[in-house]
Amino acid sequence: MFVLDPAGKRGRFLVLAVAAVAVMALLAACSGKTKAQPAAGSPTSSSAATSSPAATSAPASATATAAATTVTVRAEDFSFHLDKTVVPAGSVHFVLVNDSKDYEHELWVYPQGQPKLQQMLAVKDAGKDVDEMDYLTGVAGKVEDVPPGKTASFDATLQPGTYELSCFITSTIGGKAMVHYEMGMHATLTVQ
Ligand SMILES: [Cu+2]
Repeated sequence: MFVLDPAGKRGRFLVLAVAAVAVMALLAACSGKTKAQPAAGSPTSSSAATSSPAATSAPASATATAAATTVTVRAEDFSFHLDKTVVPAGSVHFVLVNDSKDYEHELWVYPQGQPKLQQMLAVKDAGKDVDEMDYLTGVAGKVEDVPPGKTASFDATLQPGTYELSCFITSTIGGKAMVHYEMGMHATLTVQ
């Protein structure tokens, strides 16, 4: 009966030792993660560079460049559906998914409140082709004429403010030239 007690103690010690190793492994994994994470958040790249030694600062900043905000815009006939409507200022990756079976769609991103927008729409309503760049100012990015079922993307650098996302394709519907914008293909994106 005196044999049972030491065996029990040894068993308990083994359990504790295994648990301690597991905790240390967890801590190591966690600290590894927290070191990598500042690289994903855009504004903290300078603090990441100062806290980590010179050898690791190069891959950390490379990760920060790749980790831009992505806004996915699904186009239907005739509306946009955004996966987010508020994003932080900086580099934004726009993905346009054309869910239509019949129509090309496109995506323009520019600051809201364009003085010549209505003028441009009037010219398009008259069935004339225009260069949108002649009417819009501060265009941050665009992808034009994306075929039905296709996906296209571009990167834009956005300052804080309100942006409009628009499709300016003109389709002849019921014998009349219709600009998709006027049928509802525009949305608002807030940049903070
Ligand atoms: Cu469209």
